[in-house]
Amino acid sequence: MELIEIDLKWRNSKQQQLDQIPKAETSIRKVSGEISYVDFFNEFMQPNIPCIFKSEIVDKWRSKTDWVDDRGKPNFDFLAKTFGDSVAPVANCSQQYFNAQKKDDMRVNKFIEYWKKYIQDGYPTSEQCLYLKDWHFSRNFPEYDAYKCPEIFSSDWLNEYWSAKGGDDYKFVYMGPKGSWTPLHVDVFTSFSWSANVCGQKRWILFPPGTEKKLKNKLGDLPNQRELSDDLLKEGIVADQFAGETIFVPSGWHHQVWNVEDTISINHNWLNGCCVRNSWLSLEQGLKSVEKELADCSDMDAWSEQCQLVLKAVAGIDFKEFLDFLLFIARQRIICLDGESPLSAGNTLLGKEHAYFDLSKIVDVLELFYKITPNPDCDNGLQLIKEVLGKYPSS
Ligand SMILES: O=C(O)CCC(=O)C(=O)O
Repeated sequence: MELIEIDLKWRNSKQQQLDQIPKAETSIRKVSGEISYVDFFNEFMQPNIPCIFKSEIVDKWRSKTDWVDDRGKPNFDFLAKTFGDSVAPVANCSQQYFNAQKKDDMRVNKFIEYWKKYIQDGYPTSEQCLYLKDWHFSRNFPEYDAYKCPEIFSSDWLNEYWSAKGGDDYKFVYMGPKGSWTPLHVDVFTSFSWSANVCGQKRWILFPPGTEKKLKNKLGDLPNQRELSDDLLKEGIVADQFAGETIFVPSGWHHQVWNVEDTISINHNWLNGCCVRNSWLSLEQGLKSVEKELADCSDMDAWSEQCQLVLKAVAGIDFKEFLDFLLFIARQRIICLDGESPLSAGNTLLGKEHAYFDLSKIVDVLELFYKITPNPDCDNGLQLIKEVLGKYPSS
């Protein structure tokens, strides 16, 4: 396994926060050829800037060989034969459900049948357009080695924590006909995402943090329609992503996505020291919104606990679990810094400077956490991490 290290630039770099609008980017940067972990870290991940990697990361993947035919189209026979019995979530792009699309479970072979017919019929706009999405492929087919998470995305606290806990993962396959689309949203936990086109083409519109205020209506809802008005479009960056290309979607950037061709993509949501502060600030904001909604019954018993329950239902995590998550990630870094073992991250190992960086970002967030929720676990964690960091001032 390769050992990856970051350089010391991060110690002086200014981090983009959700509460600061980044300097205007007018078009997405496209990166040709290989990019090192350090360059990706310094140029994109830490400053929270989107980009598309043109290098053929996907070319070596088994999914590319097996799932795509000689014409670059989805290999329906293979997909149906190999994964047909599995059940996946399928969205109806023509049917709104709150601020998303109506989703139902469907057998993969049924979806493939639908897709073939939809193509034969010439992609009729009068018919419902279905989109198989958020399919936990790796969890369903652990033995089938469909892809390798690119090294540049390997510092992934989300999947590190949940795979150790034996719970969910944030690794998905998307498959949809030309015309299918995903409405405007920001990613779960204000995480990063990467998405690679195994075949097909997507058009993305990405809105820098802060601009979403201009996108929402008076009720605070985001638009939920396929076409966005010119006024909205001019606030964002439009990016075309072709077959084999991989997009990096930064934290807190709202985005809408259209499949311009029949497309299969693989994506992960992930977060790490570069965006964990954003995740915390959003969760804190989420709690404030819940408290506002439940303000009428604030004199009931255990009101705070009720608010945390609702927060968990809306945001996918509550404060207690978020603290557990941070302390778990911190423990792994402390073990690394104490020299017992390098930090294992997917197919790679992360070096000590990385562990130091991670811990210092966890300290920042724990301090914010402690200010609004003082508790002994948080305090003990903070003291321990500070002690460890004190031992390695310039490792
Ligand atoms: O590909 C899509 O339709 C949506 C993917 C997405 O929103 C993401 O990767 O963050």
